[in-house]
Amino acid sequence: MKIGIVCYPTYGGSGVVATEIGLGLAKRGHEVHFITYKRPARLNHFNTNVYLHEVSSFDYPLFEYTPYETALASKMVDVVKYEELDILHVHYAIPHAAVAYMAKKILQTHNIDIPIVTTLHGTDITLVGSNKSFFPVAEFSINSSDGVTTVSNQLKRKTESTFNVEKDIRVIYNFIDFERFRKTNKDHFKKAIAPDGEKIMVHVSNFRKVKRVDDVIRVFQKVQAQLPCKLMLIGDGPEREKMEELCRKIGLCNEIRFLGKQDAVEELLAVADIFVLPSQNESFGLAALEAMACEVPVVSSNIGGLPEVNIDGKTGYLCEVGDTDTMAEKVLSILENPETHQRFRTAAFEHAKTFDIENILPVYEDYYKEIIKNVNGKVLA
Ligand code: GMT
Repeated sequence: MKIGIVCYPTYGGSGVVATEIGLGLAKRGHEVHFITYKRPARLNHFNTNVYLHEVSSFDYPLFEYTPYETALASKMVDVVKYEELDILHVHYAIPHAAVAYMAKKILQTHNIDIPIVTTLHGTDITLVGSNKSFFPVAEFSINSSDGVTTVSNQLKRKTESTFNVEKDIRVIYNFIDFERFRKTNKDHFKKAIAPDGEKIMVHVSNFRKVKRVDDVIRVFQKVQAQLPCKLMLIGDGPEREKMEELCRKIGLCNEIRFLGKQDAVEELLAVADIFVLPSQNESFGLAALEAMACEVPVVSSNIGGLPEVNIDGKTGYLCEVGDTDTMAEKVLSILENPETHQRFRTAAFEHAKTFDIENILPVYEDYYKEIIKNVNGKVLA
């Protein structure tokens, strides 16, 4: 199959999922064309089946805002037409699904009917799509896609209750590439972070408000008052400065390490003892799943799709949003007893294995074939 993938090239979330789907499908022999405004972070090796088409920006004195959507639509038209793509898979509804609709309409004037699959990731529905400024376009573009998937059952329900959805939404979970997430033992990292054998708490996110990183720090403050512990904060974003200030205010700068954006997050997760994800909203929680794949139990909020990933009392614990007392209690209950810790570690890993990319990619392949057949009658082997 010749597949076009449109995504945000940024760290975390939808961009990572989109890149890994593309790379996985390329490994399985498909020709994959990424269309983005920058090289996606995880597209860092040459691969014979992978092509990258960057959307060029064009400055003109008249533009206060560069019309990126127009440039993206033109690029989609070009790539579909000249690379003879079978399908376009767009990640994140705003603006990708809307732009795909425009590209599809233009391509129809060239007698090409390109099937469009849209994957909804979470904030494109909960924060952005449901906002008044985007609502009508989000609803229209979901309904105009030929196929729509969500990354959890909860996000499917949320989409259906937010919009007037005329499509049958398919749930296809996010996944783990175990080739990458094979547990690596980086003892020198452990020594650098926790020189006296302290426990290591970790959090990975894009430091947006929705992630409640301040709650991570509050949980850590309570835990480290009882147990020698260090905190690794991985990622970067709008809340980072405020978080640094908070660490200074509570006098824990020496115990908390801000590591910024990291490519090989699995090497850091491998030395961690517990992952904390207290988000206000989380349609899936890929960061939690990645931790679990490294045998790290998760204490998270009980919001959105998190209960589909983190099994309460087994792979970690689910707590009410903002309840940092209970989160700290749960962290301590896991870390204070080595046998309990090992039981949670094993269960986290076992549950993560049910999200193996090797099981998910064939689901996408079958879904693409179904949508292609519905749209233009082509039957692909
Ligand atoms: O919030 C983020 O981390 C980024 C965001 C995105 O779309 O890039 O993540 C969403 O998609 C991820 C991949 O499907 C999910 O694992 C996250 O749960 C989801 N974030 C939210 O719903 C807040």
